[in-house]
Amino acid sequence: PAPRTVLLTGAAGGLGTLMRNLLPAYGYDLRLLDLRPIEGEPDAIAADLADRDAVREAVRGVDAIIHLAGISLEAPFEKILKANIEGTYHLYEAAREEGVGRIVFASSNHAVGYTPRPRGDDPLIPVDTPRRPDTFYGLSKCFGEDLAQLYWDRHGLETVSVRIGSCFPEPTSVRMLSVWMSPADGARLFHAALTAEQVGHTVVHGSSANTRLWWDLTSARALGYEPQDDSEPFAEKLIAEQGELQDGNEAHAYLGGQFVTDPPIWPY
Ligand code: NAI
Ligand code: 15L
Repeated sequence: PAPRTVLLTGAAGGLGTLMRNLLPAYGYDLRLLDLRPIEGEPDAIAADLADRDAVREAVRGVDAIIHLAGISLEAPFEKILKANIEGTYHLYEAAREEGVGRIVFASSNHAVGYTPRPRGDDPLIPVDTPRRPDTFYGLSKCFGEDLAQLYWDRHGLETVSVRIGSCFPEPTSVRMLSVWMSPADGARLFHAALTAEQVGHTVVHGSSANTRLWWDLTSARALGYEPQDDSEPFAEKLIAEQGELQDGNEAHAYLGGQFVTDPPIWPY
């Protein structure tokens, strides 16, 4: 049966806020968790992924989990280790112990961020492109994907790892025109990931059907995902403001964009 009760971790964050507004329309009953309290959501669970008892209690009785909680940009290794690596391990252990059948894991393009961006007639980046994390942050997403594979092979716990491009209300850079996932398409993709049958551990690219797409959406579409949006209407304005991507610019050379620069250039 399709999952109904879904734990959304990281529910106070940018993507969590978008998804907790969009996913109930698909019929989900969301249980929210974050480190931070969420305004207007008195039932949200305020817990740190470091707190194993709290995490176990939070997953008890849910049909599936959408795991967004963690550090979402580059940070010192020790912080990434605690929140993204140990935190994700605690969540998987809790899910295994409580018999939760499926997790949708927010992986990232930065797991493969050092992949050169396609130019000209280059093929789209395939979903089985070699791992090339661009940061400790990206490395933690590689860990999460491998953890998901282990828990599928060893424990039969299913995961869809979504290598999200950039999910924001609008694309804000020329690079994002290629990797943007509209919030509405994000909800479509998470819904497909929750309801597709027999996913085992599946890795998919998470973006809209952008005209300037850099990566292949085949495995995402195989889940039943049908993207409806395209960043192209934003292109003219962004290119007028920022110029086209330049050949000699390191921050324009790779899928991961500015994450490859040291230190990363914020904002992107
Ligand atoms: P965000 O930084 O806005 O939200 C992350 C949330 O996780 C925050 O509300 C934070 O309080 C919570 N959190 C952090 N550490 C925690 C812990 N130890 N225990 C409990 N909660 C904790 O990030 P955003 O943009 O909403 O991203 C959500 C997820 O999606 C992250 O895992 C991120 O890596 C991933 N992602 C997001 C992309 C995007 O375009 N927004 C692109 C690729 C991946
Ligand atoms: C990510 O993984 C980050 O969490 C998000 O904030 C954006 O930076 C996104 O990637 C991106 O590559 O644009």
